[in-house]
Amino acid sequence: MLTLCGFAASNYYNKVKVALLEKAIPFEEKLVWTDRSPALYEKSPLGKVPFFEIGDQTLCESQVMLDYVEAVYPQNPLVPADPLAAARVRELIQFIELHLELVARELFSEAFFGGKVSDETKTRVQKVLKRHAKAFGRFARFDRYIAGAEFTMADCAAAFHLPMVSQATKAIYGEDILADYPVRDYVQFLLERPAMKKVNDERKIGAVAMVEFFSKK
Ligand SMILES: N[C@@H](CCC(=O)N[C@@H](CS)C(=O)NCC(=O)O)C(=O)O
Repeated sequence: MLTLCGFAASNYYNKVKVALLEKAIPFEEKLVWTDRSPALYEKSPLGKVPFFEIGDQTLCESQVMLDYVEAVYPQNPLVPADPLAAARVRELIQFIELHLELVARELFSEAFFGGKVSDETKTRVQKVLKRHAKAFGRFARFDRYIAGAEFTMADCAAAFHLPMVSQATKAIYGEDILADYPVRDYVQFLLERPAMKKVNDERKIGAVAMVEFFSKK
């Protein structure tokens, strides 16, 4: 049995959780906060979530986790059978995570958690995000699903990452860096799927729990 560790407000956690639900794979959830405890670093060397517990082993990095799941449980595939089409799906995920989410993440402390980001960081991040948002159009299809006509693991990632990028840039710059893309309609469309709806509903509850947990720290 797979145990998915992390918390429900995390976009990376939700990427993996929705993939497991879409594939109809049995799994357990274990609440793990990014509390910088020795116990956490023991299981996740950078103190990040999500990670899997698989017997007495752990596995980190959401994309590695999804690829492991895909290899072990081929049912309800989340990548096309054609290797190049499958690589395109992973290319899109990597673009979103490395070149949009990870860049925008520098804004999250002020956008979502009451922190402060320096003006220098804001200017640098905005410049990079503008360039990357333009390039995103070369990868994203939004042809019903983000990688084309079929639901894939790219939707599991995009559904939870893109709104964070939009909301963070709106909060910091007063404009959504992804405004040229139909992110809102796309996410609404995805939320018609029971697995997406469940994860998103639990995300909202998880966001309240996260604020409570970290406000006590
Ligand atoms: N590349 C990692 C990113 C995971 C990540 O950044 N998770 C956040 C929560 S959404 C985290 O653990 N942050 C705590 C920290 O960086 O200390 C993955 O794909 O799993």
